[in-house]
Amino acid sequence: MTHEKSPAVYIMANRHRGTIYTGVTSDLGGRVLEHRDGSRGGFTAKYGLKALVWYENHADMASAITRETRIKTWRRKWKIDLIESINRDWSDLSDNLIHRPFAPPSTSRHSKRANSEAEHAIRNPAAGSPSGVPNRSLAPSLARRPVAFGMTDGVGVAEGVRYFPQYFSPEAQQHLLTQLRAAVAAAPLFTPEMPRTGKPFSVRMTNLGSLGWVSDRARGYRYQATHPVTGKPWPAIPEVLLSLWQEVADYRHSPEACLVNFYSGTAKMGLHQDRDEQDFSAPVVSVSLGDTALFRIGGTERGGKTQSVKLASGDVLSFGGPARLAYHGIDRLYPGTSTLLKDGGRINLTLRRVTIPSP
Ligand code: MD3
Ligand code: FE
Repeated sequence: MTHEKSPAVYIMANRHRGTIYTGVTSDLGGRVLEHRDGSRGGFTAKYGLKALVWYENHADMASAITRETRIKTWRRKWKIDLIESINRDWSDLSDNLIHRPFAPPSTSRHSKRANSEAEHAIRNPAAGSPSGVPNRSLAPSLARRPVAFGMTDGVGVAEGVRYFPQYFSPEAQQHLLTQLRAAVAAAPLFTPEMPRTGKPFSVRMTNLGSLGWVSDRARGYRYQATHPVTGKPWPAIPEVLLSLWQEVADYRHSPEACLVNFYSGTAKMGLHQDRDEQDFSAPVVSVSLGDTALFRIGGTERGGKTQSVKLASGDVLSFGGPARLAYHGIDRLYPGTSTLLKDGGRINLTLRRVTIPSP
């Protein structure tokens, strides 16, 4: 069992949706072995909780204990949601203790999959072209005309949406993923919580840029310059994403934040507006990677009509003008629709301007 010795919060279980126990340790590998052989005694030995079903590494013991204490106050349903956000079938994660939500660097087996991917693997209905779109580079030109949707007045979906199906080639997606892996190693995924209730999001996330979006029970939604667990500044936004912004955003200042959302097979995001930024005159630019998702967008009022669009790996959308404040969310994933991420799931990136630029 390989792992770094860092403080960790963890959950043990006896079976799928069975009895669970939340604990904290400075040596997860050692601790799990004690639970497995029963030598630690107590609750986990009594009820045979031998499977490590969820864990999270922390920069220091104080933050791990804070997190453990908070999780222990949660109702069981929220804990189940937390576990299933990364481990839908409650498998034992202890043989895989370096927690890599993203695919690891290619082994020969994986690179074989990655190579065949260009031919057939990203099963993207929007891509359409069986021969593949020729010669899309890492910095693709916008020769392809954006396909706008929701422009009809009758549908009542906000104007200002520009859709660029397959903006990123499979090679460019792989390149982006490599950069994201490095960023996530420096700024690990965390689980945001709803303000006031503390209910965990099913999506886990991190950020890139000078500002990152975070949320917890005590302080609610906000942007801040540092990671909530490590306390370090967020990694820089990769060049390829800054170029994307320049090409599609139609806005002369740089983005300040890139939210990185990670969806497991069961994760979703309810309909919401994004209003935590000060500057709504800048668009939000989004990139989808991995499994196809069902995205829903409505108007600027809750309860209005909505329109659904499947977003596949490599798709880009820009939301400006009235669409900037449209309600939107992710209803579901279609597992197995992309081979980009070894264990499936989806990553969504959103580039945003947060503060109002000084002219
Ligand atoms: C329309 N993310 O991070 S991306 C979010 O797929 C978020 O992870 C979804 O909603 C995801 O807040 C949807 C598309 C998107 C993102 C932000 C928007 C559409 C938007 C902001 C305003 C309007
Ligand atoms: Fe959003």
